[in-house]
Amino acid sequence: MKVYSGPMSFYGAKVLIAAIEKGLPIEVEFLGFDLRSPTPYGRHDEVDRINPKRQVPVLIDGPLELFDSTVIAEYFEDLVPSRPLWPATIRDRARARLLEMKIDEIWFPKILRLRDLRWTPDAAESAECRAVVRAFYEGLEETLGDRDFLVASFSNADIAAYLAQLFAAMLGEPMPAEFKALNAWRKRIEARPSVAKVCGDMLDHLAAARFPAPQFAA
Ligand SMILES: N[C@@H](CCC(=O)N[C@@H](CS)C(=O)NCC(=O)O)C(=O)O
Repeated sequence: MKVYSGPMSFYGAKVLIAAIEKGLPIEVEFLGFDLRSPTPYGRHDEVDRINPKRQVPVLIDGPLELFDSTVIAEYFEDLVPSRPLWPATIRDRARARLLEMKIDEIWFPKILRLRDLRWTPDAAESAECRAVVRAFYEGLEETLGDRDFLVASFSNADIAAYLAQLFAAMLGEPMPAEFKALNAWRKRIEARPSVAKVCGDMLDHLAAARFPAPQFAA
């Protein structure tokens, strides 16, 4: 099984963490990536052939070719149901899927926008983005309540949320200390070998590119 990703790809990292959690051996090929470019990803013929959106991650498993992190994660779930990455009950599974979709499609794009706005921190859109990131943290703290994980058991929603907050921290908006339950959750998630490995590799890439690591992950 082969995955095309990027060394700093949020969506690719979701897939790499899920593969390790599932015990699935995968070969990873990273596309060229220039952190300082507004269009950081280099082109790759296989990615462009398989994904009309020309985005990573892309997965090849023999004759099966997939794209989109969530579609790939669902394939992993069917391949290895004995190590579930969705909660047990139908309603909790629906809740976790909705939360993961919200992180992927609503929260993370706003967080990533901070990358483009970092040269204009005083612009109205920068303030709006920072307010959205704060609302993201507040929403997660409320969702978490007094549980160990965002929905019932460790799931793809925790993976997506962990990565989103890591990117927010990298882009200057780390999780505020006042969110006690959420900070404890963050430590719980980053202690998982899958998360430590994939995020450690990302932070190594940042260091090699001489980008400062987020304070809590230094
Ligand atoms: N919904 C897609 C989003 C994929 C995506 O946005 N990938 C980014 C990397 S994190 C990408 O390839 N960007 C390059 C581009 O859009 O040209 C998924 O979940 O896989």
